[in-house]
Parts: sequence; structure tokens; C-alpha cells
Amino acid sequence: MTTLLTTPVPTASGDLTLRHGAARVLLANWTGTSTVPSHGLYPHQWSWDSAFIAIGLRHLSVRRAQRELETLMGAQWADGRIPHIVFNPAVPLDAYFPSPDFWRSSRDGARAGAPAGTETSGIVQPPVHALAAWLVHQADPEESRRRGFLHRMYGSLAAWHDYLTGPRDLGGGGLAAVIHPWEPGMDNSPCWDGPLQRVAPAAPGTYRRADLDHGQASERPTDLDYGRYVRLASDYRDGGYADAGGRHAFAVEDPCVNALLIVSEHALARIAEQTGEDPVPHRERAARLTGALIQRLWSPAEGMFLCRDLITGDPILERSLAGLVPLIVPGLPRHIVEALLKTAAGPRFRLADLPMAPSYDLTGHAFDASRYWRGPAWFNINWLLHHGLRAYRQHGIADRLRSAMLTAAGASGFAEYVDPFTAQARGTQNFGWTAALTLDLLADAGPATSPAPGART
Ligand code: 9WN
Repeated sequence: MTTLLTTPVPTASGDLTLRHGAARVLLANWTGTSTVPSHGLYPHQWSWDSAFIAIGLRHLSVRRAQRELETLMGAQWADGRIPHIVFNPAVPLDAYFPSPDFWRSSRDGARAGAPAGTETSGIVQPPVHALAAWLVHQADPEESRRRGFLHRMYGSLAAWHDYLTGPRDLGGGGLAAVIHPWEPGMDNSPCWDGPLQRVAPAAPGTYRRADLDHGQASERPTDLDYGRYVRLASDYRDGGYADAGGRHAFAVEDPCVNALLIVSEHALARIAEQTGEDPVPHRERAARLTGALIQRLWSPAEGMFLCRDLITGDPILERSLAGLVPLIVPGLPRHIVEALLKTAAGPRFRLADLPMAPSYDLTGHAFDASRYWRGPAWFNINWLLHHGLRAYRQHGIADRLRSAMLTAAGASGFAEYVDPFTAQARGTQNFGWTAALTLDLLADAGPATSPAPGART
């Protein structure tokens, strides 16, 4: 069956203009060792962006896609964490906040194993990396073997997953927790509104937001929320970036983060098979994580997965698109798949009639079609949904989503995100993962060219 772990068979039928446009963005955003999400708003290397970017870059240059991931893994901490930003020392400090002099990773992260020669942030982002490494390998297995690509990636990826399932299992229930709203990658999701109430914001004059130099204030997080982000990050830093034993004001289990961890753990099993390691522990861990995801985050009443606030112990009653992303997890019970598909097509997400799925419940009290992660549609999450739909054989709706995403990507100038009703551009343009995933979708013509059901590739 087609799963996220299968590489699409490239076709000649892709839209050439769109392909050229997407390739132009990736070439322009390449810095020589990695790709920036956007030169203006995000001028460094971001962790999950790089993974999605590598998945698209493999269609242009397998070597460059490998390099993208190798650069990121080169900044891994000794405790296994992959930092959410790897800073480019050539970029001025005031180009992005929080800058390296805020995180001070090489000094304040030394005890947690931060590298001495590279400045990074100290928090993490969702684990898309093993999936990306596997897909990059599959794009040209011979070249990958010749360069020993998977051999070089395996140990780092295994350490990364050990970190997430070890020190980051803050709830003790077998799932990875996030300790900052930037970690799940959906920074400004209404899911964090409740947990953030407990966080005293950093004093306004103590930092300067650089994001407002590039983005409209009406589309970005509020100053109050930004102050809370800064407080959480500086408290974590001041505690030496310690996880276990650290007192976290914010600790949440998120279904998208954990679904990606499960898919990446399956990818790690495939990688282990290629490198001569034992794949079984990875399959077992993927199975355990899947059980914990269902047990801790599935809500039969909502027909979707919910985040869990580890400080109160309660589910967070906000419906974000993160709760449908587990559709990418293989082998879900049938009743859960059916409920997820019903919720996706229902009034909250309208996947069957809107161009792309909104990031948050259309009927929710906090819905905002323009503001960051509170309604707009994002390409990376819709790309994941597209794969989930294919995996569970919903080819009609997957085809529709794919073609709407391609249209929106081209028409919006490869926007960071789009209005969920009109698909009009929002945020910045020439955005890395939008271009990369466009290339990937163009190469993916659907089930007709996919391997036979059950095929292991
Ligand atoms: C903070 C880079 C990143 C994405 C995140 C997105 C946004 C950063 C910010 O940009 O977050 O990490 O400054 O808002 O929310 O998903 O990885 O593209």
C-alpha cells in the first residue's frame, strides 16, 4: 500500500512551470550548506523545515538533500536533541529574535551537551527527520549507499528518538512532551492559550521582536503571547536546558508531534534494515507509541485526537488540525480512521470542499482566517494529511487535496500559509517547505503509479 514511507514514482506529467518556480525558490533559499525557510523572516536553518525541505530537494539534487540533513544533524546536542534553529553566524544578530545571544547554547547548554562550535536554540521541533532521511535515501539508493548516507544518519537519528522518548516523556505515559509552543511547530495554536495563562510574560522592553519587521502584526502572535514565549525560553535556558527534574510551566503532549515520531520510528526500522542494525526495537517502539497515542490522546467524543496538558493532567478542549495528523500513523483501528475521516470532512475542517484544511476548527471560538496557526491553511500539515488519506485509500479526496495544494502553491507565490477559504497568500512568500512539498506532490501522481498494495520498498 502507499504509505508515507514510499517514494512516489516521478512522472513526466508534472506542471513544468510550477516545478521551475518551486526549484527557483529552493535554489534561492540555499545557503551553501542548508536552506532557509525565508531569507527575510527566518534567515537561519530550522529543524522541521529542513526535514520537509529535504523531502522536496531530493527531486532536484539528492546530494543537496543529504547535505541539508547532515548540516542539521551536525548541530545535534550530546543528549540527542536536535535544536529547532541552527544559527548562521554570517547573519546579523538583529535579523531574527531570539538570536544566538539569547539562547547562549554553547555556554548555557554545555551541560546538556550543546556543541561548542555552533550556536543553536535549545528547544526542539517535531521529529520529521528519520522519515526525511529514509525518503532521501529512496530517491537514489545507490548514491546513498556509495556515500554511506544512512550509516552516518542512523546513530544520530536513534539518539534523537531516545531523547524524545526518554527525558522528554515528562508525563511518564510513553509519549514525547513539548515544553514550549514553538516546539510543536504550530506556535500560536489556540491549544496553547489555556496552558500559557499560567506563564508570566517577559517584561516588554527587555527584548525586541524582529518578526514584525517582516510580517503584519494582525497575522502574527500578540505581544502578550510573545512575552510568554520569551519567558518560557529564558527559564529553560536559565535551568541549563535540563528536562528531567526541571520545573516546566508549560508541558503538553501533542498528537502531531507524536504521530510524526511514530512514522519516523517506522522509517528508522527501515533504515536499520539497510545499515545492518536490528529493526525490531524500532518496530516495537513504534507500536508502543501508537498504543500510548490512542490511550492518552484519542477523544471518541470529538472524533479526533486532543492535546493533553501535563500540568493539569487534562485534555485540552481545542480542536486543531494537529488532532487529525495521526491519520499518517499506519495500522490505526478502523473505528478511529472512520471517525478521523468524518471529522476531517465535517463542518470543523471541511476537507471535502475547502481548498486546504484550516489549521484550527472553523467553528471554534478562536478561529481567525489570517492569524498564525489559528485558522490559515499550511502546506506541510496538508501534505501530511494528503499522505494519511492515501494510506487509508481515500484516493478521491487525496487527489482533490493534492491538486488544490498545487494550485494554491503556484498562485500564492509559494506562500508560507494561505487563507483557508480563498487560498490567498498569507505570511511570507518564497517559503522553503511550500516549494519543496510542491516538488514532492508534483512527483506523486497517486495510486496508479504507486507500488502494489503491501509492497515493501
Ligand atoms: C519560531 C520557520 C518556523 C516554523 C514554525 C513556524 C515559525 C518560528 C517563528 O517559523 O516559527 O520557531 O518565529 O514564529 O511556526 O513552524 O518552523 O519556518
